[in-house]
Amino acid sequence: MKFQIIKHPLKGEIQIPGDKSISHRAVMFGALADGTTEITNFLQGADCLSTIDCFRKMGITIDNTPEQITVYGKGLDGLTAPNGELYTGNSGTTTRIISGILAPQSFTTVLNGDASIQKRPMKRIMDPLSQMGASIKSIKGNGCAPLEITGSPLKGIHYQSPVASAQVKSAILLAGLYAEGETSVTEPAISRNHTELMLQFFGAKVSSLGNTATVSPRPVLTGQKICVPGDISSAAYFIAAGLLVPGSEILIQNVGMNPTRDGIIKVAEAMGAKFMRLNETVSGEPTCDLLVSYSPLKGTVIEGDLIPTLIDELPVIAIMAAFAEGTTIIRDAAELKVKESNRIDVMVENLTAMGCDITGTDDGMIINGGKPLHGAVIDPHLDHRIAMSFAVASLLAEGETEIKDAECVNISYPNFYQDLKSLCR
Ligand code: SPQ
Repeated sequence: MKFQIIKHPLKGEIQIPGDKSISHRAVMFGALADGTTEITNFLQGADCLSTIDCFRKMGITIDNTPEQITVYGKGLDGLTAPNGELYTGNSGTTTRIISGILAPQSFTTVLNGDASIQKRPMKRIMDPLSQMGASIKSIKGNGCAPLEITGSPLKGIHYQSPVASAQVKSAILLAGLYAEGETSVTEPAISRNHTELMLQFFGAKVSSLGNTATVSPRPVLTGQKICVPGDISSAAYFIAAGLLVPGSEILIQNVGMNPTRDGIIKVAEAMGAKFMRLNETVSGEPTCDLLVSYSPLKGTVIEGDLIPTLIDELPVIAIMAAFAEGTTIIRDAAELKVKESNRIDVMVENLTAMGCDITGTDDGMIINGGKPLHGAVIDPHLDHRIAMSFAVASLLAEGETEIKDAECVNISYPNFYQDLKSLCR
């Protein structure tokens, strides 16, 4: 797909798709609940469709219409053995979280995904689940998928996680629903807490104290109505485009503003961004309509506990940094190396191709911003977030930019290019 610099502001309103993390969890928890769960504003991206497919293969009826997803839950013990392997596509969330649900079942499952999934680390869930008594092995012995999980009785543990990861935390907490005794997870910094919030909403006993989340076993989960808020990770591209393209003003409707996810807003404000939050809601998963206006940006330092709250936005934040005056330093973000691609290397490769002064480090990037960038051929390495980040960069780079495999955005935002185009008129 080819992009050209736009010489005029981005203006208008945009409705971003439902949150990916919340959409996955709504299907999973709906399947484990008694009764029907109705989900509106579900993200129809390939990753969430993989989650639906896995639960259908385990005997759960799920209706998918444009208006809503309906999950006919069968309770904690209602899943049945799939006929063949469960295929999780490109979705790390599906692969890791579902492992916690599969570990205590009364059947054996093989879990597999695409080439990217087969390279992503699974030991981080295999270790704690094994400590709980799970029988889970990497079939190739390399700590990655395909995984073979043979259901076993589990015992509750207290796990001190070496990484701040919502997928690790969620896998353990979900296994904890089936374990003997309480299960808790302490993280070095708090990762997104959608699992804790939603499990509680379905009726589980969950508590959070500091960096520790705890679940009690054998709750009765009851089907719920869930309206998924817009995904702040998808809003991020319009936040960046609105801030960077001179004269722009974009109203992004219904953005999820969970404080464990809103790091991009804090960082953008530190860089000089102007936002207005309208129609704020505060209960459960907080939301607002976000008015983004063009703002000259300056460099900043992004590190520490802030990192888990913006981890998926770092590629587009790197684009913001490339056009900001001064130096931006991103550190403590080594997790970027084990996402859909190595997001440090791939950002450095492609921003360098556009003429940016960027250096990759072991746990982040150093970006000397403010120099004009030029169009280039971008290889996102099939990573949806890299492709969308460079679509934003292409609005400001001089000359033509071509993004290879541009359709990889279907993972989390199938209408991304149409939505971007609708603001460029
Ligand atoms: O599902 P996947 O592929 O891991 O998706 C990504 C993304 O960019 O969309 C990461 F590559 O988001 C993760 C996120 O980085 C989604 C997620 C979740 O829903 O629990 C948690 C984060 O990952 P982690 O490893 O920090 O738990």
